[in-house]
Amino acid sequence: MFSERQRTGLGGAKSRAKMHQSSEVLFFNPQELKRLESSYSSGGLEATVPLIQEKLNNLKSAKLHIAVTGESGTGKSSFINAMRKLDDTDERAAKVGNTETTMKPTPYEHPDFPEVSFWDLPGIGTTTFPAEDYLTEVNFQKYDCYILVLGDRFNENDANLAKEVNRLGKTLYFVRSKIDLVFQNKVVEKEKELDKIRNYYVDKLRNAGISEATVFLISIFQKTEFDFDDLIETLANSFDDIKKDLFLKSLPSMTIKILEQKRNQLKKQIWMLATLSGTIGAVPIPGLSFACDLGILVTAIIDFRSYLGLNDDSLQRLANMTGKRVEVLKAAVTTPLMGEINEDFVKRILLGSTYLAISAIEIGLDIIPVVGSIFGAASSFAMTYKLLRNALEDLTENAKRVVKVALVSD
Ligand SMILES: Nc1nc2c(ncn2[C@@H]2O[C@H](COP(=O)(O)OP(=O)(O)OP(=O)(O)O)[C@@H](O)[C@H]2O)c(=O)[nH]1
Ligand SMILES: [Mg+2]
Repeated sequence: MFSERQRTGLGGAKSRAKMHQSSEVLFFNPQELKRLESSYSSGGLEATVPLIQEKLNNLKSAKLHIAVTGESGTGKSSFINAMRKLDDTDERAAKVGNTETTMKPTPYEHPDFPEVSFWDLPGIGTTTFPAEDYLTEVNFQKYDCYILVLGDRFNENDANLAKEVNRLGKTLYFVRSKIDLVFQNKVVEKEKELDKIRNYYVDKLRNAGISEATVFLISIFQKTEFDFDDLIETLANSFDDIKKDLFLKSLPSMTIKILEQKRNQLKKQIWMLATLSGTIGAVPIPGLSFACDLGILVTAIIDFRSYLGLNDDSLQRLANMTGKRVEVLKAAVTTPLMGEINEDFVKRILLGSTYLAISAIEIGLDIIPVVGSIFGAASSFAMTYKLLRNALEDLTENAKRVVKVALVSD
C-alpha cells in the first residue's frame, strides 16, 4: 500500500533499517560474524559458544519502551490495550473512556513479556506544559519510539509535538485511530476515502514543516482492515534486531501476516540454539548417533509457543478479545507440541524422528557460510536445526489456524 519511501515514518527509520540490513539474517553484524568465523576456524564449534551465548543473553536482557501520545480521547489507551491483547475490562488494561484522561506517563507492561512496555502519555493539550517542555517532562530519552495518535482534526498541539520530537531526533509514527467510524452508515469508496483522509494529515504535517510523514489509519475493532499490518511492519523494521525481536514477540498474533513475521524472526535464532545444543551440556542419547542438550530444545519449543501466542493465557486473552470461547480456539490446535514438553518428550521426537522426517528443510539458504561449515561439522547441529525448524513450522501452522478461527465472525 505504501511506497518504500513512505513507509519509513519520520526520524531516520529508513537509514537505521539500512544499517541493520546486513545483520538481518542472523542478529550478528559483519564484525561479529568475522569474529565468529575466526573463532570457529581456530577453536571449532566450542569456540563459537561464548559469542552465541552472549548474543542470546543480550536478547534476554533487552527492554523496549514505546510511548503513545496524542490529544485526549483520540484512542491512546485503547490502542495500548489492543497491542497487549487485553480487552478493556481486564484489570491489567489501561482505562478507556472519556472520564479516564491520562494525566501522567503511565507504563503498561505486556502481560506475557514485561520487558516490553507501552507508555500512556498525557496529550500535550492535557498538560500545562508548552511543547518544548513537554518532552522533558515525559522523560523523552527513555522511549525507543513515539506513536502520536491523531484525532479526526489535526491541531496545533499535534503539530508542535511532531516538530519537537523531530527536533530531538526521535522516531515518530502517526496513527489515526477509530477509522471504522468513518465508514459507519456511510456508503463511500473505501480506498478513495482513505487516501483523502491520509492526504489531509500529510498536508497538515507538511505545512508544519514535516515532510515525508506516513499516517497509518487504523481501527482497534477491525484490525485486519485498514493499515494495522502496515503500522506493525513499519514499527518492527525501525528497530534493531534485538528490539525487533522483543517487539514481534510481544505482538498479539492477530493476523496471518504478524504470525509470518514472528516465524521469520524465530527462524533467525534456530542456528544459534542448534549450535549450543550440540556443544555445552550435550549428552549422548542412547539410540542416537549424536549428543545434544535436551534442555535447550525443551526451552526453545516452549519459547516458540509463547512467542506465537499459543500459551494458555494468551489464547484466553485472544478469546476474550474476539468474543470466542477459548475451547473453540483450542480446537484448532492439533500439534502434539501443545502438551507438556519435557526432555522425555523431546527424546521421543528425536528417536521417533517424527519431526525429522518431514520433508527436508533446506539448511543453508538462510544461513551464512560460517554456519554452513558448523552444520557440516556436526550432525547434532543438523538434527537439532531440523527439529526446531519443523517444530516452528508446525506451531506456526497451528497458530494460523487459531487466528483464522478467532477472526471468523459468528
Ligand atoms: N469505533 C472506535 N472507537 C474507538 C477506537 N479506539 C478508541 N475508541 C473509543 O474512543 C474512546 C476514547 O478512547 P481512549 O482509548 O480512552 O482514548 P485516550 O486517548 O486514551 O483518551 P484520554 O486518556 O482521555 O486522553 C473510547 O470510548 C474508545 O472505546 C477505534 O478504533 N474505533
Ligand atoms: Mg487514556
